[in-house]
Amino acid sequence: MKYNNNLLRVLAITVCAASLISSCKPKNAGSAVDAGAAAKAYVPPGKYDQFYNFVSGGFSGQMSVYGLPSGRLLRVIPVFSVDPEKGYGYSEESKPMLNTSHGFVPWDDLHHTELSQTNGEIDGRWVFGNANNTPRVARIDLTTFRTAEIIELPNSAGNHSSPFITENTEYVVAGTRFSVPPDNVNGDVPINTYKQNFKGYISFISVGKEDGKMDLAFQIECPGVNFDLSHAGKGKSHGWFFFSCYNTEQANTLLEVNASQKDKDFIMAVNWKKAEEYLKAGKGRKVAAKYARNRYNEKSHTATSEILNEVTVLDAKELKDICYFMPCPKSPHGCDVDPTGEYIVGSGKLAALIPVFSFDKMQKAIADKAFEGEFEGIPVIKYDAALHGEVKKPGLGPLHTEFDGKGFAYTTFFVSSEVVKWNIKDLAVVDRVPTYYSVGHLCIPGGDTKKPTGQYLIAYNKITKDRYLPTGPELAQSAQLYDISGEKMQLILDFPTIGEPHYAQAAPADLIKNRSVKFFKIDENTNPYVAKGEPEAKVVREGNKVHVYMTSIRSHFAPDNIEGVKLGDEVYFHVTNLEQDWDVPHGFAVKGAANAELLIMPGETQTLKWVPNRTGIFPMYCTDFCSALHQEMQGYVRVSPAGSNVPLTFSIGTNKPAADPVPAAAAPAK
Ligand code: K7E
Ligand code: CUA
Repeated sequence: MKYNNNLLRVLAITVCAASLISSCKPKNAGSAVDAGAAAKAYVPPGKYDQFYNFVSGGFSGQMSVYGLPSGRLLRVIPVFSVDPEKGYGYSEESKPMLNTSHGFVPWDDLHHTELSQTNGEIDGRWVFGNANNTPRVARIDLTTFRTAEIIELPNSAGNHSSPFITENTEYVVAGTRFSVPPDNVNGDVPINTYKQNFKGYISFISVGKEDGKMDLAFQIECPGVNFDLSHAGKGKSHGWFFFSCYNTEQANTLLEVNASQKDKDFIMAVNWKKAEEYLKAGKGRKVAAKYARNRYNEKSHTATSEILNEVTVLDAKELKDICYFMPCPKSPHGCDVDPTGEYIVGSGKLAALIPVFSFDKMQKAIADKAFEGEFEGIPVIKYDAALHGEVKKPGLGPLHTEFDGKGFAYTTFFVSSEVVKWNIKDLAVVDRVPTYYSVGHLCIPGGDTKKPTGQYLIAYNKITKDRYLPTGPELAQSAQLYDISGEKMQLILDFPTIGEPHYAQAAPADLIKNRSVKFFKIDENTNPYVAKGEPEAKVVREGNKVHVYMTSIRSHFAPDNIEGVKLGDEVYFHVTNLEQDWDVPHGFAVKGAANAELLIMPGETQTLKWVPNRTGIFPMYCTDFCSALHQEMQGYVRVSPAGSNVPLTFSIGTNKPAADPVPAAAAPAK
């Protein structure tokens, strides 16, 4: 998220002047790391890291994977943005992954990563990510580290409080940040009719127990506000979901002022078990909608996209006992639930305290009807009735909280650039460390589950002035690793990140590494254009489409000489990598292609579309240094004029007789 600097400066100065904290920026940046710290992050060459860290890429639209504690970048997984490095969004097989009801969308903004859970613990099967801009949720398969599925969300805009999951991955939940008129009504209304016409939708996406396949199970229609973040209940609060809401002023312009009017906005508590009951009882109404669901098949190595037309909606206003509001000071952002499921932490961006709600007290308040009234037809629980207590004077600009499983919470403070450790029970601040600078999210491996591993904490910072060598106007965003195994947090490492990191999660390496796919079995390849061996390589013309069934193996393509392509043709290079060996991809590129390369994994088929725009000879080559004779892994395509009678031929290793009179200019000198 980006903040308005002036507003924050004013806020910072005001609160600092009130002497909550003597300085808003950490001093002694250089001396914050003691000599022994580096050894804690040192992973010797040849040794594996202890954790995989899945970090959102923000405006890059991708997810990156780091090893912890080393901070080594292991992989960038393309999710919502095209990635020419891997051909994602460029190959014919992967293009459908980025299809939406708006057509092909090549970019998005990924803020939150969420690992699948079983019994409230990370199970290492999938990691989910959200697309903020064109609302979608992606599921990444952690056996392949590839995006397996993307589902679009209707009735939504700015899918920010997403993709948070329930403790057995029953649902991935997503709340709209921008309320908008629902899709099935005429949305062509004056913007200043927000209060009458704009609604907030919460989506519940079911996840297949075995295969992970996603379906939009139902949506709940809520009042028009901004839903910012969320987390599932766990343990005793399993069955509930909690969302932070701001702009309960329902402003539609200059939100930095107009959505900061009220002393308290809300945390919305959603009883999704109850919602399921209503659904079973037929209380949902089916409404027309249009949203895409895209799935990648790892046998055909091909994505398919379907457009779905209906969603079931429950109305929170009518079904009085599925949603409740708890007042929460000053535009809450983070909404985090402790490992026991009892405490719900709301982080008001403009608040000078952190309210901590009690699930038990909330339940009692609901039973006793301890309401202070209603907001847009939803009961508002009395603040004190649900409150466990407040963390007093914790810092400035609280954003996000994670837990160590030892009774402590750790909250990030954007304005005062620090992580603050506090005791969940007595709410006393016990430690604070500076970050460099303006920290957003943080991650403790397992920190939002029932079983955090309270060893490391990573802070994801927005600003890195003076931390790294300058790189022009934009500086790398940065992660910082802290050892939290002792009483005091200790900074041990800085490392730059891809894009802008928001939320991140981490999983013990052992949960994932042994299940990692090493190559795809060529026998199981069902791509319609596969060539399972060089004898199957061929070139086939269908009208103006030329299909090249090509194979690649160290160190040649078959065929590697192709003639008879003509201007006006669309050429499809279907390249099958015949290798059956770990980590031997081949690349494929052809001169002049208005496209990307292909990077083809062993056993896989991928297709590059090429429309030549001139006649001549076009080299193609392998882009991945695969072997000693990688530089020999090349070929040529001849492109002739539209009316040419050069026959379609293809070959490897043999020179066919010249198929037409050799033009004088190119005739060999005798
Ligand atoms: Cu705080 Cu988009 Cu989760 Cu950024 S959000 S920091
Ligand atoms: Cu194949 Cu280089």
